[in-house]
Amino acid sequence: MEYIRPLPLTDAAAPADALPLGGGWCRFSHVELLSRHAPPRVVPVGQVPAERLAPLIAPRPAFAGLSMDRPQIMGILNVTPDSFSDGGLFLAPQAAMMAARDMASAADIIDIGGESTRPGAAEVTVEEETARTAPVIAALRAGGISRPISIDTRKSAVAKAALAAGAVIVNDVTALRFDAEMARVVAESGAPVILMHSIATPATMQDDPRYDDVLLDVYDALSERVEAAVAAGIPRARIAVDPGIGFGKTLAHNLALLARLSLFHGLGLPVLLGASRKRFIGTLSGVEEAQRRMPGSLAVALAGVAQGVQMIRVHDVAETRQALSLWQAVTRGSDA
Ligand code: HH2
Repeated sequence: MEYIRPLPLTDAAAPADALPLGGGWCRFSHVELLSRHAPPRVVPVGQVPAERLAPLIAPRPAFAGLSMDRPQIMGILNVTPDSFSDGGLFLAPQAAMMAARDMASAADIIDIGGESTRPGAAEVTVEEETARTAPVIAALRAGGISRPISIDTRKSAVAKAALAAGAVIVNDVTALRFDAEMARVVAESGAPVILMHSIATPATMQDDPRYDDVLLDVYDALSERVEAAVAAGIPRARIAVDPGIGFGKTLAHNLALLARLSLFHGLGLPVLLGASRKRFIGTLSGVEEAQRRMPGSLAVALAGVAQGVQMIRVHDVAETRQALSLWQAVTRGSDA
């Protein structure tokens, strides 16, 4: 089987035969044909059958009411004692409230998590995770914050309580694999879902992860999870995918995925990228402290946007908003 990766163009000008990528801000006039058995080949779009181009071109429907024809920023709010970069900061409801208020002015989505999934993290009980997240979501809603809120959890009971408290998106780093009830809860709730690729559990995921071809393996795994979600009754229009940077991936794996992110548009769904402050940024920049990895995180987020990624999940929301606004203005050549 040949995989088709559009080569995204973001220049103000493009060749006459260039096609829109997912109805968004990138265009493409060439694709890279990838296979497990042959070297990659770049060919013009004219040489690709129309039915294989269709999922790449089709405009994406709005996700949780957010237009997918421009990049959307998801701000991270971890109400945990041990998240790798903001653990302990927002555990008190008052602190979470203040951070969310700040975030709501620049973020398009607020992602709330009550269990760290950093490499080596231990599992939290459903009761504890629910007690950390649902009251904060309810307080944000009561406090007038109307942005879409996503619940970052792999557990159906936590998701259910969060949705009842006012969350509208489920963000599952195991793509509905961890909890057998999760697919049903999401399907019945009508909430959109983010299916992220990961292998094993946070406790063991960095123990020598291996792939035949990381890019194609992650693509196939996500494709399989999308079909499982659809079979469970979740409409395609409510699904987004995420390659899961740092989840069961080495530095080389992360870089192979990031360099060819546009492959994932072939799934015909919005793509989310979460690379903010992750370890590989520290490794490549020589910055040990996660909170000092913002500049590298901005570079990776913008590289994702240049590959047409519709949502970026970040800790430094205001800084990312500024970087994105400037990137958009200078690539368009106008401030419209
Ligand atoms: N990364 C983390 C958690 N949830 N969800 C999606 N969709 N994509 C990601 O890349 C992703 C995610 C890990 O980062 P963080 O929440 O900052 O840390 P921790 O898991 O330690 O709370």
